[in-house]
Amino acid sequence: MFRLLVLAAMMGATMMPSGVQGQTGQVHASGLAIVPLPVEVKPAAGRFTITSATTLIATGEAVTEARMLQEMLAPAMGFCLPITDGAAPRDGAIALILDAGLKKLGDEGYMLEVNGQRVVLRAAKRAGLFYASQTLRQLLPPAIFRRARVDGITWTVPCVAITDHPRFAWRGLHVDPARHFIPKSAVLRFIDAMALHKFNNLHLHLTDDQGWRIEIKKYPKLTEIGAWRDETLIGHAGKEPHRFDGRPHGGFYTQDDIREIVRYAADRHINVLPEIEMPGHARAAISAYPELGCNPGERLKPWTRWGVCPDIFNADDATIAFLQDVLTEVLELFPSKFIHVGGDEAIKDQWKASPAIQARIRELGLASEAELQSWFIKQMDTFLTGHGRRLIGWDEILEGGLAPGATVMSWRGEAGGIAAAKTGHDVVMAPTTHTYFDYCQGPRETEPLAIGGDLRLHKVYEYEPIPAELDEQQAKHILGAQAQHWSEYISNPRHLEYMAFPRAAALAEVVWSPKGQRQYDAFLARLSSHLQRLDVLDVSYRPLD
Ligand code: TNX
Repeated sequence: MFRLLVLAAMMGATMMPSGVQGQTGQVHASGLAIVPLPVEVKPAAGRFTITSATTLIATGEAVTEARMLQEMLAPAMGFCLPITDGAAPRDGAIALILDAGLKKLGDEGYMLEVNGQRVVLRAAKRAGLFYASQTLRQLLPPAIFRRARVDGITWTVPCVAITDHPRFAWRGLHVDPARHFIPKSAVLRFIDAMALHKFNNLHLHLTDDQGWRIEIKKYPKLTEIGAWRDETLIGHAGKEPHRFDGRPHGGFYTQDDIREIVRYAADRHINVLPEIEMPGHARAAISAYPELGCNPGERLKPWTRWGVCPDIFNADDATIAFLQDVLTEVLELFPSKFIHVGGDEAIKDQWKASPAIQARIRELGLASEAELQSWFIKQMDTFLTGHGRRLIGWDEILEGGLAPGATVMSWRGEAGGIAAAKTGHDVVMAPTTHTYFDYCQGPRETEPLAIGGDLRLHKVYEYEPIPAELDEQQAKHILGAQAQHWSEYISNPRHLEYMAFPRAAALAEVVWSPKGQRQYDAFLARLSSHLQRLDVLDVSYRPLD
């Protein structure tokens, strides 16, 4: 019944009655319910109480993080803790201290100490203070996540000493606004949920066959034409005959929207990784500018169904220049060190059939279509490297030879990632087996329509990003892991949250917490408390079985 209500609300049919979900704030009996699990937690007796007389102490760069903490606490507490300038802890205060002595915990590590008199957050870098603040938030009752004053609560924090730092530098979640557009407000909300779980990379899949979602000033038709499709397939792509809804779908982020998203994420120590797909998944772009395709006489429209579309960019100098112009604007908007150029599922039928492409392959002295794809990606690698950035692509970029500076996102299992790491390339693990959150998380018959698959919570939790085949040196090339939310069947933000949570909480522990300390049962115990926070935040997660 409960589950049906959640599903109904998610599908936009009815709203869930309030009060269905848990409201209380107790911490789980087995300990403090911090997700992801910190490296070391030493609970002590007693509590610190935050009142309107409590102050925040910070100086220099730490003030930015004190302001974030202030903003996080104020709505529910109903008072705004004043910030006083200083670098020394004091009784009755919460001090945020940047301390170069904590370098050993890395750029994201921190210490959090709570005793009956004071709270001290310490880190070598601002990111560490931010994560310490996230942990502090989780030590408070779940009501702290409310957006308006909560009466009748004493805001106490249990005494504890926490030392914490992440296992992996890349802790990512990917979203796909190309298949179903995700409004900016929902992206910002997703970023908030990411921050709560200490994720630090949001991968935005901005272009695909079904839609182009980023304004490019030099080529306005990319969004004028490419951001809108006439209609959308109803039901699963595997079910024929295909039926369509007859309703236009689309949307895009203006450059100012992108700036807002990037800044909002950066304030939460989250990098936004943009993806501009090439040479495949190109139909929306080719619909806008037919000269980019292999049959320039043909008038295409953004695709209205799902699957692998045959439309692929041609390999003319003008097309390479066009895409590099696009990347030039992307580089201005996204400070990300990595820029994603896709590279996946570029079927080569149109290249094989095109005399112009065949002539191009010969002219470039290449042996095959696979080598042309590799050449294509290398043009982007050289361009991005020349601009001080690094190229990342799906594991197909290995075919026909990997570009020298390229990093591989390994999705078709781990083989691509293993091959790349063995040849000294960096890797982000994103295998379908453990990180495809577009897959079902329970029996297909009782889950909302999804692409298929079976990826349950425990399987995500059991994921180990470092393959056994790699030696210690090679393993250093595994930057981390991320989950994918491909959105063919995820048509609205509530459904996105349903697919993301609680699996993202499990992945957060995979990429943050020490491998040896991960225990599924203990995680579930903490998760039951953690879900109370998500209840308050109105995150429409999938209920536990
Ligand atoms: C494969 S993963 C794709 C996407 C689809 C996804 C569906 C990848 C690099 N390409 O275009 O949306 O499968 O699971």
